[in-house]
Amino acid sequence: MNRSIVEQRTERTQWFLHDRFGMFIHWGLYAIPARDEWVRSQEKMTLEDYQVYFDEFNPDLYDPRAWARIAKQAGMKYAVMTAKHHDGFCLFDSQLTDYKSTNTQAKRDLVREFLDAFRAEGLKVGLYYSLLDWRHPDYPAYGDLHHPMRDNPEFERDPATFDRYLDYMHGQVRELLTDYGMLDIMWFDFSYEHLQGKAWRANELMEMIRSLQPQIIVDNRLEASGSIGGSIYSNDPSFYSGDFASPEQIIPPRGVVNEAGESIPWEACITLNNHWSYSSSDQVYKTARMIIRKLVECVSKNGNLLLNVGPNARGEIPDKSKAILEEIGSWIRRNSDSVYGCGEAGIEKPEWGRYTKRGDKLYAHLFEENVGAINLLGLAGRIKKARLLADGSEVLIGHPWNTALYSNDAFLSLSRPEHYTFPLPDEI
Ligand code: FHN
Repeated sequence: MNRSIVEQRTERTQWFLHDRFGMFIHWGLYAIPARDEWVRSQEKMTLEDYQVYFDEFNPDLYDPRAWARIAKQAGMKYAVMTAKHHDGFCLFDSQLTDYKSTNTQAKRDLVREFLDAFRAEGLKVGLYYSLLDWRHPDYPAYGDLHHPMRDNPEFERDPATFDRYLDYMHGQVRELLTDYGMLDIMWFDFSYEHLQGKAWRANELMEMIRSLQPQIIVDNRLEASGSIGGSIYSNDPSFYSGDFASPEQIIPPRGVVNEAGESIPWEACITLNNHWSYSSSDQVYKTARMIIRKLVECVSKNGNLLLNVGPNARGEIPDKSKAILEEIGSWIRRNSDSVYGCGEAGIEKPEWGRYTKRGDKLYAHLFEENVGAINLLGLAGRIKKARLLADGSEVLIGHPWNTALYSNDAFLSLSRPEHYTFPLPDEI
């Protein structure tokens, strides 16, 4: 076990494990076609076909301070925005390419404005950076947008050409870590079986990252998902294995542990509808209640939730997303004690919901609508007192519950994940 890597990871991720809830932002030229951030690949657009979006891009309503207030009000403590996605378009003023937001009609460094605005609202900030680049002439997919590594495992990268791409990629990461102040998260995306780790010159990249911004935490996508040897899941993680695991669109059944069964930092990234970027047709949004339960589930398994929004081409977060985030915020304002700084309770999951725990306080999250008398799983007699977080009212423990709690109405009101605070006696 490489204790120093694990010990440094533990130290770096303290704030991350406390904050639990962040905003993911997928934004770029693909907001104009408004179908999917993979639209260029999916519809096999040529560089010329896609150029029209660069020529048009001018998010006149972009107000990152308003975005930051939306995130803060929703109870989010950090935010990660795309600095460059697979299409190669840079939302920052890179000196290594002309394919950037400062060269569009907007003439704005969208990343710098994002970072300034979210820091001003007190949120921690991170940048998503795609390791793939469909526009760069030295990247294997240049021209053919399919997965060259997957479709053609025999694909032989021309070392000289690919190294030129890696110099570009490393150079842009250096720009982001040098010219934009202190960042809290570097969110790389993503590796293939044939294109991971050494193929990215990952050790060299991580050396640079750790020397420029030693406090920054990095996700685990410099390695292919599911890889074990030397990965963040192994007992001997590599130098580039990252600081947190990044399950996508799922919450792992038992959270994320390494080979030794030790909990490791992890963050589930999940969309509000079914698209990462703005989709004018996808109106199938998860409800606030569903998201709250996903957040509680992540925390109950020692994980974080990174909830995604896809702003439109004019720079606005969709109204539906805003409404859901507002409802989540009103819940969190009353129940934040059961989320921030909390983690798994070490008690068997009750059939009516989930537990989270912080220090000697146990939080019961009631999800079921029609539960019988809530038997606190034999905890009665071992719990000194209970309070409903939402209104501070006393919950009688060990006595016949006051009748109000037996009626469905009470449970209905309780079934929104309300909480009890159980100061736990020592023996638990
Ligand atoms: O291909 C990307 C996708 O567009 C999106 O950015 C997600 C978010 O984590 N990551 C990749 C798919 O795994």
